[in-house]
Amino acid sequence: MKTQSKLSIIGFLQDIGASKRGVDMGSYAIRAEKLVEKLKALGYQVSDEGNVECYSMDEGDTLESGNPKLRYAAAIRRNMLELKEQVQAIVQQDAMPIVLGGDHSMAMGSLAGLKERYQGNLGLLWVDAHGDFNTPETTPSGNVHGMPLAAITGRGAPELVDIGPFPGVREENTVLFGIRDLDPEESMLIRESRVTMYTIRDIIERGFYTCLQEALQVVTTGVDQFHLSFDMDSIDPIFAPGTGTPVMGGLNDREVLYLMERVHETGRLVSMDLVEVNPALDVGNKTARLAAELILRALGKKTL
Ligand code: 5AB
Ligand code: MN
Ligand code: MN
Ligand code: MN
Repeated sequence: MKTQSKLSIIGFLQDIGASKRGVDMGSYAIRAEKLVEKLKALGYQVSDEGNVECYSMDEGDTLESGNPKLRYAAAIRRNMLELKEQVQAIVQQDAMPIVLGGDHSMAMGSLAGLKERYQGNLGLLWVDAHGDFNTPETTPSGNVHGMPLAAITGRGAPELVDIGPFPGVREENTVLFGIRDLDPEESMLIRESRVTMYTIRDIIERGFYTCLQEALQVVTTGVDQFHLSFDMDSIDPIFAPGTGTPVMGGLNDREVLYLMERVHETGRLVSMDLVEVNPALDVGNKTARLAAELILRALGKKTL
């Protein structure tokens, strides 16, 4: 399947998965970099679908789930079902959804929305400093943005797993890339799974290029297309300071820009989340500017 000619942008204004204000404004900051105009200039038919209004931290403690190991669960679930419906409608029209976050729990809504269209035939590339593979049993924070990949692969809280059914994303075709901050039991869960993980340590020892080559192989072998879930905290805080859970020692700007160019060159990208841009923590609009450029590269922007 070739990269679609129609793109649909959605803003997802959710912060409750991170329990931290500001990330709900991420989509505004990315749009402010003229994303839509620049995507049109690449030749795409672009429709900005506006924002999915979300239950957010504005509503205060009333949304708390009462379970400190699964904060805001019911409200997050409702937000996800909204997103799922929107994504479903977009892919039914053969357009590519580009969802701007928003905290990373939104990947559950995105992937749930891809189910009917890509059932059982979808790879997943998850670029992140974190594994996002916690369950209520393993989480140190109770924050759901640390749990979406576990839920998508069928692990953890039924309230989250039920947001699916997820599109039969096979663990054999799922990659974690850029990882450098795992909780101890989360690390065990990942290693017991069939998800392929490239940590920063692997990238140093085996080389960025080799790891990326392999990662793209894994997400495209035996499936026709893949979804990209890109967390801005995969990038070193020097280049992407505007994010809520920064971790030192990350990927640099050149590496992620190149990664996105290679994602485009596969011709198999059908859907994307760009998450965890927090303008309240940003320096100028540096992180949002890089986020917009990453999206453009993933959609084929050429610089040479
Ligand atoms: B992000 C942590 N593992 O579960 C947890 O930004 C951090 O979507 C999760 O990758 C970070 O709270 C979630 C400590
Ligand atoms: Mn994440
Ligand atoms: Mn992260
Ligand atoms: Mn984060």
